[in-house]
Amino acid sequence: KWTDKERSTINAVWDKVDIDEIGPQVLARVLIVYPWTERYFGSFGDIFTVTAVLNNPKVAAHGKVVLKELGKAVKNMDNIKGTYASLSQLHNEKLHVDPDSFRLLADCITISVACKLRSALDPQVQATWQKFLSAVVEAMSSQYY
Ligand code: ZNH
Repeated sequence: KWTDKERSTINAVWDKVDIDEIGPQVLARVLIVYPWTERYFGSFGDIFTVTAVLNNPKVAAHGKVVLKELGKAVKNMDNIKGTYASLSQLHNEKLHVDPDSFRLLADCITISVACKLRSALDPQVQATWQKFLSAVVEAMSSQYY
């Protein structure tokens, strides 16, 4: 499914991603750009203004959890679906996260990565990176029925 070139590209991008930096940024972006996603984070306290989102330690911590989890897909590129089967089920049955929001999160990941990598995220690299994220989105949606 993945060519050697795609594998090395994805690994090269991931190597440049600092989870502690990008993770908090990504989840804050999701909450600010798509404010209806706040509904899933009722236990996170004040996330009702841009400043509150950017300074909320639970948002930052959870962003790191999500990005760290993404690392598992990088390490298991040939079985992304299996890697996320139980997590998909959790998001469906317990967290009731609308699967459309996986796409929104993926787009925010790409934008945060682009801000970081700048010209290194050239069109071809971007295409490969987004193909990888699409596989993640598909896997996270696989247990919805
Ligand atoms: Zn999620 C949780 C991952 C997306 C929402 N997450 C979670 C966790 C993890 C994850 C790992 C933990 C689990 C346990 O604990 O067991 N996510 C993830 C991933 C993704 C996601 C990988 C993609 C890619 N999420 C998401 C979205 C949303 C969410 C999009 C919405 C918007 N999550 C969530 C919540 C939770 C989670 C709400 C819970 C949190 C707490 O802490 O409470």
